[in-house]
Amino acid sequence: MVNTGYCRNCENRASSRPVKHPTPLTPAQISFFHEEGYLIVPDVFAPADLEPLRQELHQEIDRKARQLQAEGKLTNLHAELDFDRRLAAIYRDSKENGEAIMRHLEGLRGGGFHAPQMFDVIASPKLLAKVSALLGTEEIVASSVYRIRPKLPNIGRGVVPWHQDSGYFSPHCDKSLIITCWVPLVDATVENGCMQILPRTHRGEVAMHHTGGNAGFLVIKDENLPDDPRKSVTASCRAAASSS
Ligand SMILES: O=C(O)CCC(=O)C(=O)O
Repeated sequence: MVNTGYCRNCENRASSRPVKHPTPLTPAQISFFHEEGYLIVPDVFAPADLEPLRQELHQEIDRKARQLQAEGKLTNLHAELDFDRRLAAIYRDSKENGEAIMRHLEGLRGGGFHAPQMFDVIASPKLLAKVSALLGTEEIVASSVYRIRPKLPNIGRGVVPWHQDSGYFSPHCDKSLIITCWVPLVDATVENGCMQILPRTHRGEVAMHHTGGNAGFLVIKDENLPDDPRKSVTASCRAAASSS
């Protein structure tokens, strides 16, 4: 999963470059985004575009699994399985090993896995062209921040509580249009953990966020949610789609 942000005043901006590869969204998609606060775009990437990143992540899973095996903690590498299934199978055998691999990929603050293949997805002209269409400008300030969110059943970090990304940003960013992109590397379904979105909540103030969410996440308490969570949209999407 990949985040790219736009914030005129953000301290951690990494690069600014004109996007000269427009694959515009339709006017209907652009107005949907501004009205609803999100947009699911099914055709941002071709499957082949994401394959290098999937393969590199798979190799990292393999490296960590072999290390655990050498330490005598893991017996079955499940090397016959592909990227979509391998981590889940290792986790099914042993929660500890699954968590160890997940923590290895995520790193302490989300930057555990870093590879050129990740940068290629974050900085993909196809993705940036869509973001550019939403921002209405060809000049994008792109943050280097990304998060990998493997979803394993009943594992703390896989369940991200209600939050707005702005809850993590400095207040001086609140009035800037900041776009986060969520890119599924496998089909994301209700069963395996897709996003839930509360539409139109971008129109109000940033909600009160508290520390103490599971796995160290910030959380909006039920009483501070800007709308009834039963109105949330379940954003299941195929691999290679992107929701912003
Ligand atoms: O993938 C998820 O569960 C949540 C992603 C997200 O909202 C985030 O990383 O800020």
